[in-house]
Order: sequence, then structure tokens, then C-alpha cells
Amino acid sequence: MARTKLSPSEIQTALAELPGWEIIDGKLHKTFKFKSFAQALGWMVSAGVYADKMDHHPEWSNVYSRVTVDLVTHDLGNAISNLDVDLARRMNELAG
Ligand code: H2B
Repeated sequence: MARTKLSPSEIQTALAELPGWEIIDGKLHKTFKFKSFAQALGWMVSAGVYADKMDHHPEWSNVYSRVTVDLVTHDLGNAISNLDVDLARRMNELAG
């Protein structure tokens, strides 16, 4: 899938349609909170399968029912790309 670096204004436009996401340290950032570890883990499997199909992988960590996510495109020198926005949108959808 083609990856294109987004401009600051394109990032702001995308953020308006991505509830819960913000830019922290130049990365698309969100903490997802679930009701249990099992739910967090199930979501990580679903989001991880989607990410792997895209060949675009999140930086993330899990503590109990919380998953902290940072999205950035390594091949573009850690810029935010259309793929980061696509993955963020899918992560929100999967979280319900
Ligand atoms: N994930 C992310 N987040 N950024 C990338 O640039 C990236 C990736 N590149 N996953 C992919 C893998 C690349 O290494 C392979 C070779 O396509």
C-alpha cells in the first residue's frame, strides 16, 4: 500500500475525525481502555492482524486492560502518513 507523508494541516483534518487521538512527540497517540485484560488482548489481536495485512505496525504496550498506542511511519523517517490515519481509524472501529 502506498504511504504518503501528511502535512500538518492534513494531520489536523484527520484528527478531527479520530476521537481520542492526539499528537504526542510527533506520533499519533491514544490510550485505549477496556473492561478486562481479555478484552484488551482480543482487541490487540484484531488490530494486529489488520496492521500486519497492511504491513504497517503499531508501537504499543499493554498493561492489564489498557493499551497505549503510538503510530508513525518508520520508512518515512517517523513521519505521520495516510497509513497511520487508516490504522488509527480501524483501531477506533474495532474498539467499538
Ligand atoms: N510499520 C510502520 N509503522 N512503519 C513502517 O515504515 C513500516 C512498518 N514499514 N511495518 C514496513 C513494516 C516495512 O519495514 C516492510 C519491509 O514493508
